[in-house]
Amino acid sequence: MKTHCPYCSLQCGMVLEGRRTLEVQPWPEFPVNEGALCRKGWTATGLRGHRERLTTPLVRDRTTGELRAAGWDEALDLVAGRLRDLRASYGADAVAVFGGGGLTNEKAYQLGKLARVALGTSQVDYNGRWCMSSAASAANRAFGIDRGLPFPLADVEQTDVLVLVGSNLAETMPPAARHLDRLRARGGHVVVIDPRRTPTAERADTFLQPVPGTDLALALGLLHLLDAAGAVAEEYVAARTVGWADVRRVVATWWPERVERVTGVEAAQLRRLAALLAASERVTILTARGAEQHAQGTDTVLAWIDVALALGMPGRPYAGYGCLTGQGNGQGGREHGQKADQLPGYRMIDDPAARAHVAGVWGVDPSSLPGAGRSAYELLDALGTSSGPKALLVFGSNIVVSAPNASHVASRLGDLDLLVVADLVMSETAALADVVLPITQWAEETGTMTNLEGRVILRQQAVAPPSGVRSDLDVIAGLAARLGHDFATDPEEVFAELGRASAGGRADYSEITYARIRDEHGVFWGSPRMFDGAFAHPDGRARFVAVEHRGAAEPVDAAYPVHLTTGRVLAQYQSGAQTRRIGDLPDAGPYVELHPILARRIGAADGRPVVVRTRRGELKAPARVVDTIRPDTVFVPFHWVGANRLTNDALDPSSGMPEFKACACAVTA
Ligand SMILES: Nc1nc2c(c(=O)[nH]1)N[C@H]1C(S)=C(S)[C@@H](COP(=O)(O)OP(=O)(O)OC[C@H]3O[C@@H](n4cnc5c(=O)[nH]c(N)nc54)[C@H](O)[C@@H]3O)O[C@H]1N2
Ligand SMILES: Nc1nc2c(c(=O)[nH]1)N[C@H]1C(S)=C(S)[C@@H](COP(=O)(O)OP(=O)(O)OC[C@H]3O[C@@H](n4cnc5c(=O)[nH]c(N)nc54)[C@H](O)[C@@H]3O)O[C@H]1N2
Ligand code: SF4
Ligand SMILES: [Mo]
Repeated sequence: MKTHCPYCSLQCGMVLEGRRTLEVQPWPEFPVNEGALCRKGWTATGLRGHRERLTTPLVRDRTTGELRAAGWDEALDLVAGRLRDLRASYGADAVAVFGGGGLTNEKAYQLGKLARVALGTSQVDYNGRWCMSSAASAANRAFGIDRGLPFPLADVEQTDVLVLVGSNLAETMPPAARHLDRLRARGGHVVVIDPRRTPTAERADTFLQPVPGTDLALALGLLHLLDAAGAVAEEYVAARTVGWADVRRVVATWWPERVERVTGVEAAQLRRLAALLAASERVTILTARGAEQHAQGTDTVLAWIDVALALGMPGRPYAGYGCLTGQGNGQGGREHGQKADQLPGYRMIDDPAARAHVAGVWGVDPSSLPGAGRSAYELLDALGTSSGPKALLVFGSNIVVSAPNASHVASRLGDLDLLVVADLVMSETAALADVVLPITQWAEETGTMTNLEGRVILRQQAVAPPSGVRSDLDVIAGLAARLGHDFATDPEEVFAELGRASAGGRADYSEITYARIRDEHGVFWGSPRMFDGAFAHPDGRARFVAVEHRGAAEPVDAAYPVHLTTGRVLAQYQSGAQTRRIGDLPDAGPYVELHPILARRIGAADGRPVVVRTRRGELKAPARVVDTIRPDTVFVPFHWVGANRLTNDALDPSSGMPEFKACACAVTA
């Protein structure tokens, strides 16, 4: 069976062979990964038949406080009954829904519909807020549309200079690293910007190592130098953009020495990079979480888009700006209505025409649809409070590991009247639930995903699920039925409905069918290369947005003198709920990466425990002493419980993105 990996946004094609023991084989014809997979992909079948797989619903016993096995009807009746009661006592917004960017398009769509139609609640959002939301809000402002990559990924091989701002793609999308190698073989130049010299940086021609949270200042410095050198693409700026004059005023004071003081990147290095960009025909700038997961993430992305626009790149072949989305369905998951402010087709929920269209497809009165709800962290922060939701349904996220300021989030979950978690394993979040619903996983069900390029692909069922589990679509329909609504459960039927609901929207899937996806190796929504003729704003022009650098919400000080940043390692995926259970993947963490200079100062040794403290919590874990990190910074991977007890819940005002990538800490041996 031809299908795709269960994990990241590359959605690598693979072939699954065998009936009882399922084996992963390459699918060389699938263009995105050409048969290559990372070790997570090769070992993805490791959760099949795993002894920790959930196979029966569980309900928390009121007297013993323990979870006990229950039948499906008992569990769903109980959930629906309590949701009805809570709604009757406190109103529809007493029930909240939390989804995930790993869910198929069909699931994301049905989850949004469950919230808006069957529950009537505005309180629905998802973990994509923690992923690419800052890049999304920036792209919407600058280009009038949000598609992670507005061009096929392989286009980056044909650019002249590729700038990766806060992406460690050699570890987070390993098969994509071949594009860097091919670009360099062609004579192109790779620039990596990261506080750590990562495996991606090892493949770069230019490496800048800024203080976490200062990418915005770097971009302002580049704009300053480009302007001073007369390297701004005047004709393009005049014909295709608005707003350059405002940006020009702001960057006038960002001379290289000022940038060096803020970022730690030498003025000479910045000058060399500006000269390289000015002299290059085609420049492609890509941001990922390193640049985006900040309280100023949107502004940071806007500043890098300003650089791309000043150089006249977006809309030209093999050049421009893009965001490397992260989760398997990071793109589709934000298009079909599990986001607090959106309806299917990337329609905005406060737009009367959008409401009328979607309500028509759903057969309800437009006025019955709720308005916009809270963004992910604001939603979690409100749980169990007097004005917040009393019940939460979680599909596809392991919140207590992956949310910022996680101890606080766990305490909010503890104040709920009802927590329901649908998962395939007993994640740390499921372990806190009142009701746990065991669901089918990848390879046991069919559905579409939209990869980082906007290519809609089909994950096909290869094997029967274990008895006792149900698909998310069944669970959602089962709850909807108990609340008096008839929802489809067949994925292809749901996809067709999603197509109708999205028709005419910004992300219009109405022309895409399962048959076409099978025939065409995936189908792009919209055009594969988006900004050839015009940008998506009504006047066809892109917006320069003038932004100022403020720095991390929590600056270092005498009590917390070290920068803390967080991120990923190759062998683990996200909260680790899935990959930590796969025996063939090394489970090495958590650990604290620090520089020998810092280690010496605090008396730490490689492999020996250190304690990292922030204003929110502390973590004791072995030190990993490496000379690849800035001496003033430590790094903790977030795949294990702990990193997020430390992180700051300061949010980006326009996207709701938490500042996962920069806060102040103290480190002791
Ligand atoms: N192995 C693996 N691969 C994955 C995932 C996974 O969990 N594991 N998850 C998937 C998902 S959902 C996502 S979102 C993507 C994320 O993919 P990436 O964005 O590549 O991953 P991260 O490790 O979060 O962050 C990238 C880099 O940002 C750097 N960084 C930290 N702070 C800053 C800063 O202030 N500025 C700059 N410029 N860089 C900074 C970190 O040192 C890190 O090397 O990966 C996807 N692929
Ligand atoms: N400190 C720090 N924290 C971070 C980040 C960081 O860089 N640093 N990155 C953030 C980012 S970019 C992301 S994307 C988030 C991700 O964080 P999470 O939302 O926790 O992501 P996952 O671990 O993928 O959680 C998915 C859960 O759903 C289950 N699951 C998988 N597939 C399905 C399905 O089809 N249906 C259902 N019902 N369940 C399913 C899995 O077993 C798992 O328990 O973490 C964020 N947190
Ligand atoms: S790069 Fe991403 S999609 Fe490809 S095999 Fe690895 S985890 Fe799976
Ligand atoms: Mo992500």
